[in-house]
Amino acid sequence: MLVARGDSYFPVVAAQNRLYLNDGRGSFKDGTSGLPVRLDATYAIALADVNRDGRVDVLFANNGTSFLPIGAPNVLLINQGSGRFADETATRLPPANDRAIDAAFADVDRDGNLDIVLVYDYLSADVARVLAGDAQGKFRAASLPRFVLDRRGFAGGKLLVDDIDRDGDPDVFLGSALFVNRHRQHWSLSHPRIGRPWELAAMVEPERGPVTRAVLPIVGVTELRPPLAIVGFGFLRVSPTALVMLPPQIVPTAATWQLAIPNAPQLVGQRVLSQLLIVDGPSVSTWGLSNLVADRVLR
Ligand SMILES: [Ca+2]
Ligand SMILES: [Ca+2]
Ligand SMILES: [Ca+2]
Repeated sequence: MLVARGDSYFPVVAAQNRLYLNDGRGSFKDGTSGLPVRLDATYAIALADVNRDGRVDVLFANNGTSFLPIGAPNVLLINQGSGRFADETATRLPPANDRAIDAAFADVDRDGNLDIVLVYDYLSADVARVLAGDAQGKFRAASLPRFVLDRRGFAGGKLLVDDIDRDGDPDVFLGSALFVNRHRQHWSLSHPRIGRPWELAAMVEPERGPVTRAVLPIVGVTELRPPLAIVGFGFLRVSPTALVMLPPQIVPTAATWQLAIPNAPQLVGQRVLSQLLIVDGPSVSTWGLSNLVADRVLR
């Protein structure tokens, strides 16, 4: 059991985080001597085996103290076994003074390596940031994948990383704001209107190395509730009855295309749905179904 002791109230102070080791009978003994001696204003702790040696490693998401208003480095501790941890921040994390308030490990760009999602306080320029991990468990500042705010809300507070729109990539839920991961994403650029083209878009980033990618748009009018789980592909959410497959779109990274909406007044108010089958290279293992785009036809 790890206890972060950074105080979140003014004045924020740094302290030695504590480690308690379970003796297997439900009692804990103080194992803090297994941690590096350091004073941190740690707001959150994230756990993952970043160097893949079978032992859980530790990230301290640190904020500045009242005496260090510029922030402080986050800390990555590698588990040496027997309750001992080595501070490998200098070789594994990019140098930064952060004002982190929460952190999570997730493979946000789906390259098979764990990444770090950091969330910052209101004094920071960024709401959240991603550090991309490599196979050795070293992390670099990354602009990819692109997270976009899907709807307005208070961004801040507790972090939840999960595939909320069910397109196979982890999204970030922060306070009451949802940031969708555009690693694989489908969205619309306009509302559907009778007699006009409906502009649709996709972004697909390479899963494992550069390959030719295509998306096959699936358009329909009836949503499958609950969605149909297709093993290895995700969730089909457009009903196969009255389903239209459009020609594939080649997606270097992002693509836009148009769907003609007939000039038929009886379509006004009709719900239209679009989903994509993402064909990411020759291996079926990296194919998948996108999130759902749903809207109602306007005049
Ligand atoms: Ca480890
Ligand atoms: Ca990754
Ligand atoms: Ca997602």
